Amino acid sequence: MSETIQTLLQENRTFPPSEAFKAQANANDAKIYETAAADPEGFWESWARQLDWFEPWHTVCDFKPPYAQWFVGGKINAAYNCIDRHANSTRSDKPAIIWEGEPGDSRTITYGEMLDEVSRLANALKSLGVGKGDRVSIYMPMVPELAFTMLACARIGAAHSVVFGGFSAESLEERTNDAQCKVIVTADGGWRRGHIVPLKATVDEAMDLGCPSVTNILVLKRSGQEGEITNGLPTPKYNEGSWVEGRDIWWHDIVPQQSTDCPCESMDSEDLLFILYTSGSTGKPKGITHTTGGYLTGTFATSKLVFDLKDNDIHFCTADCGWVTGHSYVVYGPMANGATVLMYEGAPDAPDKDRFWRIVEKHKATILYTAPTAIRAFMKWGIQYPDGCDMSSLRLLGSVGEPINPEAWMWYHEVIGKGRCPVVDTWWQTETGSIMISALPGITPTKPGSATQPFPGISVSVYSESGSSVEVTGPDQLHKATGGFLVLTKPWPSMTRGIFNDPARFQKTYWSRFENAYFAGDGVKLDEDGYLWLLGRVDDIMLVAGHNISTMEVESALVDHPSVAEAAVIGKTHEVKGQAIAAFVILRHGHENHPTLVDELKKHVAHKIGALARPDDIFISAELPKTRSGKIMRRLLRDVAEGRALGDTTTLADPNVVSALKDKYESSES
Ligand code: 6R9
Repeated sequence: MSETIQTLLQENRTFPPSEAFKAQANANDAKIYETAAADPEGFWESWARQLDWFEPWHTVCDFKPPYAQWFVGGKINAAYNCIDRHANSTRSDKPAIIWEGEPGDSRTITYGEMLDEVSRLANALKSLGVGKGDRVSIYMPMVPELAFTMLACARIGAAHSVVFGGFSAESLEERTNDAQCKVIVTADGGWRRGHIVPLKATVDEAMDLGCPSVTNILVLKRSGQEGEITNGLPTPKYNEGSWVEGRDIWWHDIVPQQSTDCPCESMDSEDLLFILYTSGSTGKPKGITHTTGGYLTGTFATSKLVFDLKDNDIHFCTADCGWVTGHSYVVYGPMANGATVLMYEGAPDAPDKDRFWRIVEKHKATILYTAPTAIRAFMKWGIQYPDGCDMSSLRLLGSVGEPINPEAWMWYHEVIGKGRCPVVDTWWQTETGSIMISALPGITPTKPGSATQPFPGISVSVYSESGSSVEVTGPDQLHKATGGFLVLTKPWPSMTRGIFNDPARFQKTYWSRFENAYFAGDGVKLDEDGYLWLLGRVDDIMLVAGHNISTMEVESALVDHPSVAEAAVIGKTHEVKGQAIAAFVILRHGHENHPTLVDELKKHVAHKIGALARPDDIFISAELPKTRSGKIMRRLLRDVAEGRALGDTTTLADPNVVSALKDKYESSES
């Protein structure tokens, strides 16, 4: 990757923090980087000390690659830190969760109320035989009870495995069996785009496929029966599933009558807090494990510094708790800080494309954390939607999940943030547990499209093919622009403790490419200011006539054109060049395809990057194949462009998108 074209990403706009933001920021002194780099363990220890521990640790970090232990010997409970310590002090009446259902129903739950709810639920789980060391599958819509269930598990020392409610019965079955879960907590259904997602019926299907470890299914009534009026709306037709007496239990039959007294289990810092399965593009999902003390320390610290989280903030993270972002920045990080989180059940375009902005306006959200895929959809829909809402409450914007193209960043900054709000582009993974690379909004001047700097205490290096490295430890260093593999060279508290029951795969996937370093699988470029530019998964990087070109850079050049909302770029086999560039492009609202557009776009890319990056083919499309968490699946686009049968499509949000795309692509070629 050393040959990555040097002209790419010549982004020279910079946005320093405003004086006003800086003055009030939780972190506004750049010395934090030096202090943390000089003594990372001491830095992390200072954060761990801000949590409530039942017993102190004797060793801060014990690292034997690929495994690290943090705060060894310490005893702690995550639910205690996310609820009790706030409920038992001045935050008892402070809203912990402000929730909005898709049909428009809304609830506010204070920390005091949450303590009771979670304690009752924890006692109910105990009555079903769940205890310390057990595992529980959670398959629920984004309702407050989803957060309660995660925290109730944590309270009694059972690990949760949240399975996103859009996953199939097979996915739920596979994950439930791998983790050997005792109980599945679900709901009758959840709302998505005006329809009911039949969760309980899918659990029934998973049970029919065979989940022998499961003894009970606890079912929250969310959607109601067909025709029944809930949330002021009659429930539409959906598959309710069937009821198995003895196995299936309604939440309302056993939870409300439980005692609110349920002491928190004293957990070892290194006890399992949760497993979260990541599908990746191939192979069986990996059960990524996280333990208690380190994970909580990482999410606590990053929430406070990256989001500049304050007591009066309303933190709106739009991720579902089925993804790590929902774990770390809806539940554990903000709640360990005693913050108020805003939680939304449904789709951003239900009932209309201004739903997020209406929610921001209504609940006066101050922080918005969302994904580039959503931002590009908003760009495509047009500014009339956000412009119709008062979003003056917002003071900080965050992005996560994919590289954010500079133009999408600018759109977010200008249209949503009105130029007032710092934008933090945060790079991290399920495996890293918490944010690894991001600006600190009161310190770091941002550049559109760059995730900027490693978080204090995190050691990032850019390795070449051979493993020689460029160290990135602070904002003041000058570096030669270079591209390579993103690796993390020192342990950090929230790092995964491995793949559940598969140590060999853990070693091979992350720790075999380079010695004693964690290889994240992403390509990255370092500019002369020491800023990091994420290039996407290394598997996606193209080799065109002997030059490595990142799909992300060509995509960004396309999105830079006024008519383009979103682009996905792939390398297609080419006799002469090795690979030729093919692009799939979605147009912005109000822009039509016309006979010269494709040529114009090709020229635009050649002009922005260089003739070498000029796409051979550009295909205008209405949609792109994406995973359920919104990441573009370029592997399938390669299949389309090369006329192959489509590979595994099970992780797609909507498999019809790619088959329709394939048909259109093939008919356009003939
Ligand atoms: C948090 C999350 C991890 C992969 C990661 C990378 C991509 C996430 C990014 C980003 C560029 C960012 N990714 N954030 N790429 N810039 N700010 O998304 O976890 O679902 O495990 O995905 O997502 O490729 O390796 P996860």
